[in-house]
Amino acid sequence: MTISLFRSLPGALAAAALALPAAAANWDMPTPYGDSVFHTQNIQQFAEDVAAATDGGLEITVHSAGSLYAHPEIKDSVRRGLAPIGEVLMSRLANEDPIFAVDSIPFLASSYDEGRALWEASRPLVEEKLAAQGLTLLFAVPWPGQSIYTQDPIDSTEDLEGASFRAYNAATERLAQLMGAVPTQIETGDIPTAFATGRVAAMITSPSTGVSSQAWDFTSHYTDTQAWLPKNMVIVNTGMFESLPEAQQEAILSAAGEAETRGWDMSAKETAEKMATLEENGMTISDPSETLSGQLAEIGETMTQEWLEEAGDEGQQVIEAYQSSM
Ligand code: PCA
Repeated sequence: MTISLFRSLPGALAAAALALPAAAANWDMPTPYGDSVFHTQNIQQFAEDVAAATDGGLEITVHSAGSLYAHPEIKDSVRRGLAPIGEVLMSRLANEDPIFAVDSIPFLASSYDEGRALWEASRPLVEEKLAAQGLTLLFAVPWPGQSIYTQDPIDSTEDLEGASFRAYNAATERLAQLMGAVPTQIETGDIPTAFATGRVAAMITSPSTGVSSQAWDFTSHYTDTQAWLPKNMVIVNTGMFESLPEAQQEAILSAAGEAETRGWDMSAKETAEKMATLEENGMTISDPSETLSGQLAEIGETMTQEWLEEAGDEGQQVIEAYQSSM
């Protein structure tokens, strides 16, 4: 009697353990941008959706504004599994492979329709390059169009000659050089100080970043070039993703699909809304002059050629797929 009870005990314990819910996992998620930025808000919603779909089995804690890892460290922290999941500006990985910078070439794809078509044409290759590093792409969302912020009105690139120009990736550095300006890499959180201390005098970024950095405090002119739509992407460590129960993996993929659709909609809506905020705060909004438009179009051509040279056959195929889809 006693013996048989003992014998069945391990089995009974195992059965009890199976009946208990699995211990909840908590994933830290480093992101580069602040809480007021729509990308961060979209990711918060994504995290809430994952928590809801897994009944709290997988909690994702978003660490915004580079508070867990600074922007330049986020990708490697996810690759090494220090953080299971994170967000980065895709074009910040241009030094690893030119495909990551395809969305930062002026006027190659500057509307949301073009941006979407370019993303469809380039996504398989982006996924493949990430997969080779043990990373899985979950979703990508564009910033609104990139426009120029200056203290004085600008009529041509000559007005920017010699100016210290804030850059956020290799493409904005190259653009600055081609305009005759002098690029300096600055994270979004440091923009106000960089202008206040005279480290930079001009920048090109979205109305969203213009508003989140309160550009009216240090510039007065917004020239509406909307030259390209650079994307943020959310990546996950593939090994850590695959170690999750199947149902949680599915919850993540489904929430990611929704986050991508929602994010693109939020981005498109932001453009006019945030331009209005810039104006309400006293900034002068104007269209680029014909001279400036022509000069920037030419720079766009140059940068497309340079990109194609660097990206070779793969790049050629992406551009052809993109152009034939338009
Ligand atoms: N904001 C980010 C990237 C592009 C954008 O619109 C920045 O300025 O760094």
